[in-house]
Amino acid sequence: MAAEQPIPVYTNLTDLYGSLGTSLNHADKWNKIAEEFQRRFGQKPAYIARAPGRVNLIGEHIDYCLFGVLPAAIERDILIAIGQRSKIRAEDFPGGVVAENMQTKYTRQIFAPAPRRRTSVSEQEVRLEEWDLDINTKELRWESYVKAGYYGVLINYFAGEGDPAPVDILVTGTVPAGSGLSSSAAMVVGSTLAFLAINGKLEGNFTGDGPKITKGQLVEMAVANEKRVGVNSGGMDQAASVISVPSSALYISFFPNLSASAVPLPPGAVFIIANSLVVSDKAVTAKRNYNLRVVETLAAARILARRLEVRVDKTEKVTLREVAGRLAGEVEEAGEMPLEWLLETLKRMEREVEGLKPEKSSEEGRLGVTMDEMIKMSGLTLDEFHEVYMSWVEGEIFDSLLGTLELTVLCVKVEATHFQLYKRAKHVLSEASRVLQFRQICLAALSSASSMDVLKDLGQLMNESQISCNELFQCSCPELNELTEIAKDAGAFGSRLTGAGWGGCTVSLVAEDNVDAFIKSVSATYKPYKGLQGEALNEVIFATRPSSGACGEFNEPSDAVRI
Ligand code: NG1
Repeated sequence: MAAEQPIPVYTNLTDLYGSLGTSLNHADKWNKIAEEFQRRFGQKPAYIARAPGRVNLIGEHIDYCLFGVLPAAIERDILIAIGQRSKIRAEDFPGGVVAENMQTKYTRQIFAPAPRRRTSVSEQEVRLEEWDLDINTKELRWESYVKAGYYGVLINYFAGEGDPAPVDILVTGTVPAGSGLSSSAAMVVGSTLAFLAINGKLEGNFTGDGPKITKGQLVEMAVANEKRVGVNSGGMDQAASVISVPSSALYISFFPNLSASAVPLPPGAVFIIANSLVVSDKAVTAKRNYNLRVVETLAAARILARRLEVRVDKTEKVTLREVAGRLAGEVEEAGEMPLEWLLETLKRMEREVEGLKPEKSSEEGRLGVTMDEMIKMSGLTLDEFHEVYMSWVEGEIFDSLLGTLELTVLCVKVEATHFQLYKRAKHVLSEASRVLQFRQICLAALSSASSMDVLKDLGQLMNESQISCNELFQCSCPELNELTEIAKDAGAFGSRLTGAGWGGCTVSLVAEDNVDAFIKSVSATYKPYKGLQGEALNEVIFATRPSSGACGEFNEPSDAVRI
């Protein structure tokens, strides 16, 4: 199974990027980072970690509900070169980091982890429980993603034994930030991998002779690490960045376990990414957007379960996928239930979402329910609801001026007057079945001659997804709507936002022989692209070929970098 394989050591760029032509475009970047590292830090990097961004072909905002999604890694990636600091002894700067970025707007950062709390287990044994890396979740800072990756390595591998190596780091990347292509996940995956490698932990245990860390383990660490930057994300991006294979999309399911399988794309299908140039800062808008959606889908799951008479413990934060499993009598040990069965269960749940509408819909709430209504519908008492959904809450502030409820969820906040349970659940359930249909069409196309009909069917599902994201999940924006319309007018079979939305990129399905004409037409019509040419245009609209997932290159034997 893909998730059980070890992290590949990169041997040649052609295997990595899927074709010789594509790899030539990237060779320069690999050479430059090594040369620049040597120039800045006086030695070659010991390891270069590579983690790609991803485009989500279909399946938006359903990963944290534990439904399967269909992303693909893109060629654009983050490289992190790392080496032990040459002129300093580990004991003088334990675990200290000098981090630089080849993009000049990101300035040099120096930081060192400090043990936060020591718990005396006995007189002789002192156990280190946590590390303090001072991750700033209030504003977007590039080094937060480096720290987040590092933090996971510290708590997993340095809880009491040894000190991490002091290191120099140099980062470069071609994944545009805040554009729905998962630059953040690529940064966190790359950073986690770089710190594992430099500390000799890719082999699995402290002495370095244990089983190798698997792709699945790296995904789990990266998901936990990214939460430390303040976003309560699902696992799609990290899984796509780590597990992808060239020329295929990846069907990733999260329930009963994380599993991933390659879905070869039909020949002749090209996916084109176009950046709306609206930057969406997910961390900054989280309390009204991303994190609020997570809370709404969780509350909707409990209420739907109650209506469908599915058993949910009072203390459980059940997801919509888990409700589907219980409704269908799925046996978790047997893996994901068969496709037809899951599709049927989704339909059954979709019929029940009507019950998530308020008894009386107010103009202001537009089908949303108030906090009091939501608690009543959940069947829990106020205390029980607080216990389950706010046990991750540190404080609660009712802002009477704005009339909004603000819940501080760990370092994550949500803010709303009305909770849109009906719309969110309707989107999630229909999107989950669109993913399954999309995958089926691709797999069926393998055994039949590819035809325009296949592309039309896939495009249709993408268009339905865009409508649902816009109207029900409300994660689109005027520019994304405009860009998807322009794409369809330019001949795309389907076009939709990709990633979290509220800005960022669209992905359009275009026939191979129409790629140039398509790009020309979109760039002439979408106003923010006016005047862009050559490399500048290629930065904002480009065809993508699915690449392979995260890997690394050792410049010296790994023993040399162990401390
Ligand atoms: P991006 O586009 O990277 O912000 C986010 C989440 C995904 C998924 C999508 C919506 C993170 C790191 N990623 O993606 O897990 O929920 O939104 O489908 O938060």
